[in-house]
Amino acid sequence: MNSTTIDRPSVSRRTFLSSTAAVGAGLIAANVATDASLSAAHAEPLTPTQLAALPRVTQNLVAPPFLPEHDQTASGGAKIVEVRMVIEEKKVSLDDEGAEIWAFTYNGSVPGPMIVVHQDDYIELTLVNPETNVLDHNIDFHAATGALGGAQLTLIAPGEECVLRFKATKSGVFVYHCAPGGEMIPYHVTHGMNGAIMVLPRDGLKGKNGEPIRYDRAYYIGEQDYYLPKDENDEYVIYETPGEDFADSIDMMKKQNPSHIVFNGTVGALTGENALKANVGETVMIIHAQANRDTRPHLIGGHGDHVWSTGSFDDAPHTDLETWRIAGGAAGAAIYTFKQPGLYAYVNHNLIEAVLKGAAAHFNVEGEWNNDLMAQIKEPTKIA
Ligand SMILES: [Cu+2]
Repeated sequence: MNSTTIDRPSVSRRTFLSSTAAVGAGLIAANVATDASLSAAHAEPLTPTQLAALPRVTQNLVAPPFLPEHDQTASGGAKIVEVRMVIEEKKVSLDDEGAEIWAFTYNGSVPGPMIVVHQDDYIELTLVNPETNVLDHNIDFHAATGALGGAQLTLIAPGEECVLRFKATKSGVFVYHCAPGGEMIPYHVTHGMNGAIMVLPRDGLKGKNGEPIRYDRAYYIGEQDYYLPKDENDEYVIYETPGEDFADSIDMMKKQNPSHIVFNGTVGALTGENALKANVGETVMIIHAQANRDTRPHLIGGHGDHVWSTGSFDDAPHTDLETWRIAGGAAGAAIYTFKQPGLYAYVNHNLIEAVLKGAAAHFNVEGEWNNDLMAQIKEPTKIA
């Protein structure tokens, strides 16, 4: 490994916790009034008795790029969907050039696991911060209403757990992320602590003319920007414990120049051997989340047949796109039916970010070549 360890002033856990609590409380106080004033606009809430009578299901979360088992259309009425996330602070190697980070993760992956429900379902999350962790964490669901997306009600120290229930009132794909207050917010988000939830319309996805859309496969890509400090020899600094890079990372983040922009946690997580798979004729949904920074997905050699670029399934999808935009702090979804076999690169089409910083995935597609769509009329040969 070509990296070095250098001495850094350590930031004690006590400093972390006290700054977090103070800034978090300030943020929260400013927002409570706004949330309360909006609540009257919503539909009649269920009574505690009605809520207690709702059917409960447990959703077993899986690591990206996969989605948990789910139905594309809802059967029956609203449910309470129970999910569990254990926060794991873990060292992750980002590339083969010695870059590593103490990542903050939900269930051990960057991005955190995808949750899938239907509109009007309730998500009941048990969030666990094991004693072995160093930092306080919480969760802000962009799909939720009130209390800073739940962040206000879920801030837990190592050794604590909590349970949050929220109603999925809006259909679409949405980011969730850790938001423990102040500088801790971008620090945790840029250390991998973000993920996405998909809230499907109860009667399933629809095209711009109202036609039903179904997918044969779905993949979930979380784009992650990292800001790794380097030492005076231009080598990545190695830290011994989670949180030790706090001050250096804040300095790096202020420069707005990510050291890495990757899909699913590390350079190469979805390329080569790890390529995503599909067959010709299959309709594939690609969900793309970016909790911090604008991005612009593009499928090289394919298209976005239907694209919910803003993430809202309430809006009709755009059709037949080459490249689409996903705002930082949002997720988007695209549907494509593969028509040719072979290798496709799915990239952030700022190609500097794709090629030099890591924001690229591969699809390996099997099936019959369609000569009508494309043919090589003459192989590369010397000019006659
Ligand atoms: Cu966190």
